[in-house]
Amino acid sequence: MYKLNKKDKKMRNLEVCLSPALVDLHELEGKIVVVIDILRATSCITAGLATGVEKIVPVATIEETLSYRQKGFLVAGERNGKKIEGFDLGNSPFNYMARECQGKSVVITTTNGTQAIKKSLPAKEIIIGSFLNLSAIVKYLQHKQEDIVLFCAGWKNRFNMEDTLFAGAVAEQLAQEVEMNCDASLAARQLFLQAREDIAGFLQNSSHVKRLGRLNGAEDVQFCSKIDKFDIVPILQGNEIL
Ligand code: 3SL
Repeated sequence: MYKLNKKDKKMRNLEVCLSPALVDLHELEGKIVVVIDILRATSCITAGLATGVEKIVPVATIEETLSYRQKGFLVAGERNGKKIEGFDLGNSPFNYMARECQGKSVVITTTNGTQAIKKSLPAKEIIIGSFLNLSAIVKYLQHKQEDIVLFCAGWKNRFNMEDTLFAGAVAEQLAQEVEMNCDASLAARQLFLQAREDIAGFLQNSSHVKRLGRLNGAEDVQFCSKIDKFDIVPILQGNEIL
């Protein structure tokens, strides 16, 4: 006789992709991918949709972004942290929460975040994660059956601290329910455990926080470090995030 015990239950796998440069090493097909760009693309998308933006279309290039203007979209985005000349919005979450965005469709291109979304397209499902909606993301993943890839957008293919911390926060909350066979998820989790009491403080010396500091983005950093401000899970459906 064989008695099935709890440990025999096949657990889902959770992996962390620490940079877009590594994404080809991860199998995305059939999996749920959480795209993470804490500073600031995925925080902006979450804040915008939670406060009244109707939909957000992520695109890779400035030219494609501009082509949406004639369809009545607000045109948003940045390169190297700076608002693109002639665009309606930059890449501060406060831009997306402004009254002018209520009920509007927004098209967005960013240096890393929207590129990571595009690289995630082979996945079964793509959702948008940030500290602002951490618990909503965790709850959503708990109700799914698929393996999970937490995809850190990083900065120009380099590792970054803030996206890794968020991946670690999700890994920590799902630790009892998933297998973590990749060392990146173990490392991210350990990093988050060190940072959890003061996320913004922990990020103080990180490269993008310094970069944003030079671009008057300190308030954005504080805001994007807030946990569970919103209770939504933005999901890519076709080419729209809703
Ligand atoms: O690269 C991105 O997607 C942006 O979020 C970077 S920035 O914070 O707007 O500079």
